[in-house]
Amino acid sequence: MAPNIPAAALRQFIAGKWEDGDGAELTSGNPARPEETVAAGRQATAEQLERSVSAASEAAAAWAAVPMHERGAVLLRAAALLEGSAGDLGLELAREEGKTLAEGRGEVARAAQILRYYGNEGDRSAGEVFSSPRRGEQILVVRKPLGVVGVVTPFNFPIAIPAWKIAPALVYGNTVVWKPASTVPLLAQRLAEALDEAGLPKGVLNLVIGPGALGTALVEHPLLDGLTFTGSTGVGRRLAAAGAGRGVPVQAEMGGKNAAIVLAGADLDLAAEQVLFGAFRSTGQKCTATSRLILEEPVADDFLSRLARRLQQWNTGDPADPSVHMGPLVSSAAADDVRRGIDAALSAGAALVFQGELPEGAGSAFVPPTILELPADAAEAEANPAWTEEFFGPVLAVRRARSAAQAFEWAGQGEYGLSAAVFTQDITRVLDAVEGIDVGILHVNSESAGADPHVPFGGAKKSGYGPKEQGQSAKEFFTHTTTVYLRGGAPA
Ligand code: UN1
Repeated sequence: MAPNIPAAALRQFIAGKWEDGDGAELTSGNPARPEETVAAGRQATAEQLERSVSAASEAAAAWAAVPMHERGAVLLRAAALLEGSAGDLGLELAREEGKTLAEGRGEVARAAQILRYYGNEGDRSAGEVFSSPRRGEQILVVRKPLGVVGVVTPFNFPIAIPAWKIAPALVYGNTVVWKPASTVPLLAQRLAEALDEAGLPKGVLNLVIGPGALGTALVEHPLLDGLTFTGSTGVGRRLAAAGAGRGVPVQAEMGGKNAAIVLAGADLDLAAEQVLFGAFRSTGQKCTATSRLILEEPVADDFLSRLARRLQQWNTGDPADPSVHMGPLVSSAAADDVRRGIDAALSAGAALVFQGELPEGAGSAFVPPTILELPADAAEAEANPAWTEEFFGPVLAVRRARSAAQAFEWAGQGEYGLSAAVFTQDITRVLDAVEGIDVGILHVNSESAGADPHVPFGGAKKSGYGPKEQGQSAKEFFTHTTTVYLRGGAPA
């Protein structure tokens, strides 16, 4: 167990200077140890946001003129800094957010990996060349930054998600005003510190930690040229609407209600391991988490008993303890919401199939891993909140399907379409899943969560709005194109 550590000082980063917030008091706690303050300071005010946007706007033209290789070099230096302190930062992340130490350290390493991927962007293709229907001409498509980009990020990946938005924003030549989730602000500060130390010019990145109203003020700011958001569906849609009203492009990554489908003939041990990871790692607080489990009838009982056996070995507790597999929710309020969701699902006819144990003295931010089986009646099952609502916690809702086709149809129910996982050894069913399940990310024989920096990430249907994130897709949002009709002078 980690000893009590003094609270870190929270600061804002505006126009290249670290300063205190001028707003209300801001503290972040440790959800596993309610008496412990992880970081403390003051919130940013509207005036500090205003100065941040002005600084980003003033820095924009000069930053856009820096060669991409030089912009990338700053990201590569920041990646090395994060890698050098991944142990300490991972512990801070676990203490502040509640995910396990291994996941916290893994997330910091992932942020570094993302910075590296975009740090090398200068070595990749920067545009396209088309042939022209006219003699003596070529047509080039070159890319340019949007300008000042607002970045609004959630609590659940407090360094990886910011890295995968900020790294492409910067390498493609934008300047940034970043408002992270104020519940988990310390890792935001750590990423900004690494980028500052790596040599970002003043005003290119500005960090304002404060209330949600700052996000709204950002999207409504006349100097803002784009906004990228990850978080709840409600907030994402409000920001997208505000952006549309002003003609400002918005990229929003929102909710998911992701299914794992286990078909007859699947490797059930592999499936049980992966479903457990998908549903319960990070305490289920991922937009890609598995929250629906659809079992083909012949393997349903066998699979559920294997999953329950694994869960009996799955320890819930203080995430700073290396033997713990699952920590608390981010806060008691978040845990209350999940408990209310479980109660509502039970009142609507769900049956409790499995509920893990909590350690003695576990505080109110803890909810044990919970598996609910939904009623056999389709209409009842499909009206159950555990089937329709994103609880954002360690809760899995199970249904039994007559066939693979029925399982795929159920997986697609509702407005979300972020990810799905299919467990089968039958190539024909795999191809049916690729064609038939409308999601942004499909896993075959692996858990529904996870993302690699070099490939597109994001949802189908109402899970995502605007271009996909990561890989080369990121440039679809962070740049616009200029089509250049290129002809020489008079022939010699
Ligand atoms: C992952 O599955 O590892 O907010 C990343 C989220 C997603 C990120 C998921 N945007 O949970």
